[in-house]
Parts: sequence; structure tokens; C-alpha cells
Amino acid sequence: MKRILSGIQPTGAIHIGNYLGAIKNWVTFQTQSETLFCVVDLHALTTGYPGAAEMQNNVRTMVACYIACGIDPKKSSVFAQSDVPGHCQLSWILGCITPLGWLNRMTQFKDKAGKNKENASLGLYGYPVLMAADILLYQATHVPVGADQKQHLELARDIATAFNREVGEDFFIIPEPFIQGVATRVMSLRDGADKMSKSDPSDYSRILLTDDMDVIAQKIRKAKTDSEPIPDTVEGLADRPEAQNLIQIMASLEETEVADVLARYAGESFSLFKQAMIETLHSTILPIGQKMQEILAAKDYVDQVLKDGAERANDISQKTVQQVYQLIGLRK
Ligand code: AQP
Repeated sequence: MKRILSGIQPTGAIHIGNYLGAIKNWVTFQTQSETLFCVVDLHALTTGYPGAAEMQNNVRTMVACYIACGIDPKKSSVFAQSDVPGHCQLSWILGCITPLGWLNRMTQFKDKAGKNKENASLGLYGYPVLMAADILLYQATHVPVGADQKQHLELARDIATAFNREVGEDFFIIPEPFIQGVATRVMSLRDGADKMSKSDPSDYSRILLTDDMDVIAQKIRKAKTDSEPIPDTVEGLADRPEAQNLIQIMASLEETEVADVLARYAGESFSLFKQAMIETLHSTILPIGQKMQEILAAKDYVDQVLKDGAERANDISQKTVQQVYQLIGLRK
């Protein structure tokens, strides 16, 4: 049976890039596989401590978001990374066999550290090792993520292979990335060359799952496009990153193909298309935001979900940690 694991950082309100690139796909695995979905709060520290109250609040909000998007805690284990000590234990061990050269190639570190590399934290630099530990700790077979995480997933596979070589046995399962759908890399609404991201300084770059009707409409109306009409072929979107982004978002929301969207809107202006997109966003996103509010109001329920999820996650992960300790001769 497949074991699926994925997670999102509780670093702020979640956007449709996280939803279409990750969570929406997670939901489909719940019936055929064992599924574990983590709120990766330790990763959220890599860009600084947000403050204790905000951190607690962000974790609960993310749990509410997972459930509102269709993750069923009766089918999936939903837990916070910091409730499971195995993540840190394994991360250290894996860090000791990860060459600096591998980490130096990680483009996300370069993007996030920017010109201020000397002031970036060791945590931010080591982020991909902790991510490898997150996955290998559960012997996950598949990891559904957006395209931006492909390089980190490849590193996790390299680290697993290096560990197996060191101990002389195929201990870790080599996890497969699962990058699926038509919106694996949702771009900023302000610039089709940049990824839609929680940390983009412009609120107009992203649609949040908690945005209200008016805000969604405003953001889409202001979204950058070009002056050409909508083309009638997929090839016609080449070199038109903003146009391509909006069409892909629409296809993903409607669970259809880019070609189907083009067949309906070919020759039309973007102002007409944007109106249709606003309506589609209203019908898909607004119910998620409303459900999140309802779930958050039931604080005990959210805490119980986290408790149950952590119990299951600790059961699996402590077995892995014990086996790893034995394999390399550490004392338990
Ligand atoms: N723009 C995106 N398009 C498709 N998938 C995306 N993901 C993130 N942005 C996009 C996917 O969402 C999951 C969780 O990501 P994360 O929050 O843990 O880290 P991130 O990739 O760094 O996300 P952000 O939104 O860009 O946050 P910040 O600004 O804090 O860095 C992953 O599966 C990711 O692929």
C-alpha cells in the first residue's frame, strides 16, 4: 500500500498556489492510500520566530484549512511536526551524511536568502535536510508537492540512498515525488515570472483561501495580463506567462484541461474571461473560507485532531528512529 506524506508551513494565510499545487491533490489519495499530513511548524522557524501566540494560532488555522479543503481526519493523520520528536532526531543524523555541496545547489535557499546570505540562518540552509527527515521518518512511498519542491524531493532521495549505502542495506524507501495537475506552479498575479508565494510583499500577487468576495474580485481585476485576446491553442500561450497562468488556474479550479478552457474563451478579451474566473473562484474558494471559520470556532475539535494525529505519527516514527539508532550504533 502507498504511504503518502506531505506538509505545509504555517507561515501565514494559505493561497491558491498551495491549494491547487498541493492540498487539492492530497484529498484524492485518502481513499486508496495511507495518508499523513503534517503542519510543518519547525520549518516555519527558518525565517524567524513569529511569536508564541501567533505560532499556535497559525498551526490551528492550517489544520482548519486542511479539513476545510477536504482532508478527513478519520482517514488521514493530521499532526504538527513539533509534536513528533523524531523529525529533529532524524534530521541531525541525516545532516551528518549530507555534503555541503548538495545543499549549496538548492535554489530555494538562494531565492530566500537573497543577497543577504551571511545573515540567513543555519535553519534555512538546512531546511532540505529536515524535509528529508520528515519524509523518510514515515517511510513514505509518495510525496505530493508543487513543482517548486521537486529539487528538495530529489535531495531527499539522494540522502536516503546515501544512508542506505552507509549502513549497507536498503533501509529507507526511496520516495517518489507526485507533481500532478495543470497548476503545479501557480504564478504571481502581478508577475508571471514569479511563483505565487505567501511571502510576496504584494497582497495582490495571490488569492488567499480566506479572501472575501470583493477582495477576490478586486485581485483578479487587477491581475496583470497582456493586450492580446485569448488564443485558440495551447501553443498560443507560449511567451505569455500571465495569460498562461490565469488559464491554468481556471482549468485547475474547474478540474478540466487548458485546451478545454481555451476552446470556450478563444478570441475573447481578458476582461470577459476575468469575470468568469471571479465567479469560479467565488464558487470554489468562498465555501472553503467559511468552513475554515466554523472549524476554527470548534477549538477542542482542532486540538483533538492534532492529538490523535500526533499519536499515530509518533507510533510510526519512533519505530524508524529506533531502527536508525540501532543501525548506526547510537544508544536508545
Ligand atoms: N505557487 C505555487 N504553485 C503550486 N504549488 C505551490 N506550493 C507553494 N507555492 C506554490 C506548494 O505548497 C506546498 C506547501 O508549501 P510551503 O508553504 O511549505 O512552502 P513554500 O513552497 O515555500 O510556499 P510559499 O507559499 O511560497 O511560502 P513562502 O512564501 O513562505 O515560501 C508545497 O507542496 C509547495 O510545492
